[in-house]
Amino acid sequence: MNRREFLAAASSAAMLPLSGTAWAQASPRPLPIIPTTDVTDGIDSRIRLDLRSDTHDFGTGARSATFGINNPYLGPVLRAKQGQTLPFEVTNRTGEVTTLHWHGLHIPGDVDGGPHQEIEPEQAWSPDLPITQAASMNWFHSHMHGKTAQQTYTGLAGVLLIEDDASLSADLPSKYGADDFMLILQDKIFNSSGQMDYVLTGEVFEEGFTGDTLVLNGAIAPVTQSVPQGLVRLRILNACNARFLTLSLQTGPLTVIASDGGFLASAVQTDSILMSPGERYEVLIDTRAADTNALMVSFGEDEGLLGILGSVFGGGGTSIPALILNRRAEVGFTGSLPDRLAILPPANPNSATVTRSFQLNMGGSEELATLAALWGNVCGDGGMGINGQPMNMDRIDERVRKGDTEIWRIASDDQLHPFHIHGCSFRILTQNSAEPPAYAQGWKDMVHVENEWSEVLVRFDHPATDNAPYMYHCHILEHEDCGMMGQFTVG
Ligand SMILES: [Cu+2]
Repeated sequence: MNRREFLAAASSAAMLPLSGTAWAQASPRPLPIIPTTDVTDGIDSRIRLDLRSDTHDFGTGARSATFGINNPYLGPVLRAKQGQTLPFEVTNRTGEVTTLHWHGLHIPGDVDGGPHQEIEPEQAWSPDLPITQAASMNWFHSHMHGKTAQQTYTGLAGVLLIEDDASLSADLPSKYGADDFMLILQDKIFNSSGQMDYVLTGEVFEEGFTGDTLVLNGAIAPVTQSVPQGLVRLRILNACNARFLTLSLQTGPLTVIASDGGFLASAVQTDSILMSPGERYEVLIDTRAADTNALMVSFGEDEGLLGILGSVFGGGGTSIPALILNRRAEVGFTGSLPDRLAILPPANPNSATVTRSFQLNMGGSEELATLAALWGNVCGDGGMGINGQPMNMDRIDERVRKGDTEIWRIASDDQLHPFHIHGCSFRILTQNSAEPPAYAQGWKDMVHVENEWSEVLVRFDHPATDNAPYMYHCHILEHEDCGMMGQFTVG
């Protein structure tokens, strides 16, 4: 395609409905409100999670084959409280071996749900999770090595909110489904029959799987929600396999109050948030500012059709209104934007006694590809790794002393990767050798890694043994399955 043909194609693509994606809703549907399972008031029996095989209509009119957890697609929003021990009974009725990992939880390795804690079909896994951490938005998803990408994409994912005394009494919107909303963002591909597709090619392994259609809580964007006058809270999870999303508001700045591991020290105003797969942010919107507003989502800088259109027509990436908020006359949460949110200790790098370095390898070498295949990674013809080694379930890569504060430095030899560490929250000291944006300076368990070093300050307070080690890995799920993952113990 020459430049003229490209521009012609791009401008006709620009005539697509506003969502700009392959499957767009003709008229926006209501935002699906994900059912909650709330145990903050007490627990009298095991909390059942049934992983199942089902079907779901994302809005194309066709039913897609899906996985779900207690629901046809995705899981419930679980709500629990600091100090509780959560007795789960996870039953696997998907027909495939799987695992269920609790992303963001500070819990021991043997209940972490990583690749060593497989649940066979028709079997149950009953971990007891001791919740010691403060209020935070966490999530759970498949971590079955080699199948994480496909199983999570198909629907094995859900949100786990931890509350604490401070969060329950905080002067913040907290009426779920009224002024407090959960948003699970994903990108999908639907085939010409309108069914969800997931196809792996060599290129998909390289870039990670990216879809052309944005989905919120299982419904194709845009979706609408009516909201009262006042402050509205959005708790947002990027559950894409590989897609970085840029979030903004149609009118006004975003007010960020929490990141992966809990509340920020104080609210941060920003024009946009760059959100990697696996990250969570909570934002407040003041609906008194405009009759309608919208959460805008861009598919990132240079990726996909939206990115191409953005670069052709000026600007970096084109935003679409993903969630349209229509203000009602009714008055809702009338409090003001919060000033102080939490007390965060300063991130003091001098407190670290150990420094470790991790180089993420995109491969290209035959040796990496051979080792990746030998050790059961799922990678097409390629191979990925960390420090020259693809993931090996039988190898412990790092041994950490419990209670030590460490600096982990991570860099990549190619591309941008979202790096995740199990069993902890950390503070980002530098991101690609620069100061992280203000909204990413609180508790995190994800950091964006590029060619320059990114450094995080981390302390591990829970045990992980050789039989049930923690993972650290790229959260582009195809990269993780392909071997960009390692294992560590804490003891
Ligand atoms: Cu990666």
